[in-house]
Amino acid sequence: MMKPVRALLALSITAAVIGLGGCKKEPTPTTTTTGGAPVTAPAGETADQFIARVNDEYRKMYPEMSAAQWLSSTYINDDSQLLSAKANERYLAQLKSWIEQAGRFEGQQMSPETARAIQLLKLGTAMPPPKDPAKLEELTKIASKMEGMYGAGTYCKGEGDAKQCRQLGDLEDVLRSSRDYDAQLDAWQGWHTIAQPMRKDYVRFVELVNEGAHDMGFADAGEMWRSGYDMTPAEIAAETDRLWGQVKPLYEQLHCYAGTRLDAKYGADKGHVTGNMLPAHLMGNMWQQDWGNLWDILAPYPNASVPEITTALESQYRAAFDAQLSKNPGKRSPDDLAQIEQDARLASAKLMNERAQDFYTSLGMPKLPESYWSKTQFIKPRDRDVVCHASAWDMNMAGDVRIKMCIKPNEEDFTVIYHELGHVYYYLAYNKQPPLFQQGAHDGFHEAIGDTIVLAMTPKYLQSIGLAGDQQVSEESLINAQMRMALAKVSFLPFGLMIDRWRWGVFDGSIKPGDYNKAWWDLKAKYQGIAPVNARGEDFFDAGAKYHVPANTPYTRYFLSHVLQFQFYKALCDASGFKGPLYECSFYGNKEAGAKFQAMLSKGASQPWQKTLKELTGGEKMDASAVLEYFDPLQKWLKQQNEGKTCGWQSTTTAAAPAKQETPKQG
Ligand code: X8Z
Ligand code: ZN
Repeated sequence: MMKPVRALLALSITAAVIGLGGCKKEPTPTTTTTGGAPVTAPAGETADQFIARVNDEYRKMYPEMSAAQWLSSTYINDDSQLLSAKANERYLAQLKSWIEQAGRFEGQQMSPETARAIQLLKLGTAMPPPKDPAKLEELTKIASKMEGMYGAGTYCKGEGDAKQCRQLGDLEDVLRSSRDYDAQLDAWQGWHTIAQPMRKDYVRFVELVNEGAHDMGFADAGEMWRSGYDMTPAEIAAETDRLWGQVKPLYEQLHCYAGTRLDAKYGADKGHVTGNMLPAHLMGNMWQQDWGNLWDILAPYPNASVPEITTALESQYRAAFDAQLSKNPGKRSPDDLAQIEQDARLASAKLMNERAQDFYTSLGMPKLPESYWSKTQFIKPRDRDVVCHASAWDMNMAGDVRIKMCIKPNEEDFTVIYHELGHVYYYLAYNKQPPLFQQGAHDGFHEAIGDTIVLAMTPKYLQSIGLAGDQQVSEESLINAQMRMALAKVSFLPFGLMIDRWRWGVFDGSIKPGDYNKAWWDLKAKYQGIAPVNARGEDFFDAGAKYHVPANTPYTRYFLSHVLQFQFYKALCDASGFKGPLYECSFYGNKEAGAKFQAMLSKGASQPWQKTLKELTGGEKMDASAVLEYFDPLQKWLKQQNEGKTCGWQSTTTAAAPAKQETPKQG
């Protein structure tokens, strides 16, 4: 995820200082008390001097914050949670003090850089701290607790010797691989039980961050989140609607096709839920945000070639396992075997990482530092709970970069590594900027870097690195390749939008605590056309079963990223001199494309994102036409497949952003 202001905050920790824009501030004293430590602004300090001092103080306090966060994410227990909550509290108190001090300069002349830095500082956190120190302490405790509950979440069933306990990774395996209707339902429902106890905490959390946002001059925390885009909160909300309008017809075609195949697999009574919606537990993914695991059901042409790499990754893992076994011959206890398996997992995860690094270095970017390899958490440890949700960390703004994952040898995790390295290369590139500019141009940029590389992982590229077999050149194999990409990228789009539609409503009060779950499923229905097969009343807190809700990571960034990454990809293809249909382009090994990418990364948040986008793509608006250009062959094919079918779905929405009732229509 992100950086100082980000890494800790946005990422796992939750309090990220994201650069947002334009907020009102009350006049404030120049001396305040932060967590017991008085902080005094020197008399006569200019705005430029103030920002230089903040950057300096920030750089100094940052490593301790990230260390506390790292520990609590990679070793979940009460002690690490206490330390991370305290560190976060100190940071937020300091941030509050800086923002108060910045009030002195309102209306004064200052350099554009300093004005921008103050703006970024003021809008910096995803978890705005209330002024009252007792409430701040309460807030950071709840935040650490909720993230810990998510990370340690375990679903148990059965009694005595028959008791079986599973965590998220095991339950995801069921959705990925089992096609047993009831086993999938059990895994899906089981995971959602872990969020039920979070509900009360989340209600309080919302009250506290809203109070903090209010203290900072915002109507609520959602408005603060929407203020980070160098445009007004209303404008960015309207932008997301506009972009969704561009891609919605493509999603509807994919939805319709998937429904037909699910009916064929499970029977018409089970392949759909009332209103022509798709059943939440059958989409191969806990949150239905990526349908790539349903390849066995959705493959357009099972007999044509496909850029499928899980098989190769699994055999790489088995080879690593055999190698470890032969290193440890003789009699082995179950514990020895478990350790051998663990060593093999680690070896294969590192190989996957090396492969990802190779793409970046082929563009002229540096090799990852030695400490990356020794300090990264590649796989799930055997002896403790950790937050498995993947993240990328800049520990000190000076080269100690890491990722934290629980890598398995499959395609999904392989692409997540490329995603995380996008964050890491962004960190390394903008480390030369002052700390307040060490952020993405906006948060969607940060999320789009690695995914841009994933788009360049064409069937030919995968074949060239030995992860995919021979790729035919045929209409069938093109549609197969497009479908694989669409199942990851197109299915994500409405999900990327609905999470913050829910949170914006929760923060602005239009979704009341008594309607949390209803509003969640109303929005899932409206945007994704997905529904649960059994009633999900207010005993549940299904939003809490998605990492970014308990971790308080804003989510609009991922929606924007799924549009921007196609714009970046097209621009880098152009820079590499590629001529031909967009979907065939890979800029692997192309130094011109690499230099252009690197130039953008090194700018960080030092200028409005529109300028940064223009330098890379020539345009200064986010625009989904590159998504549509990329998927043009698939969209045509889907329309043919759906001809005569009843497409679309019916959802009646009573949530924050009311939808027009949609009626089924012909595809
Ligand atoms: O959270 C992530 C990354 C870390 S920034 C693994 N993603 C979103 C998610 O998993 O929900 C990447 C795509 C969407
Ligand atoms: Zn990310």
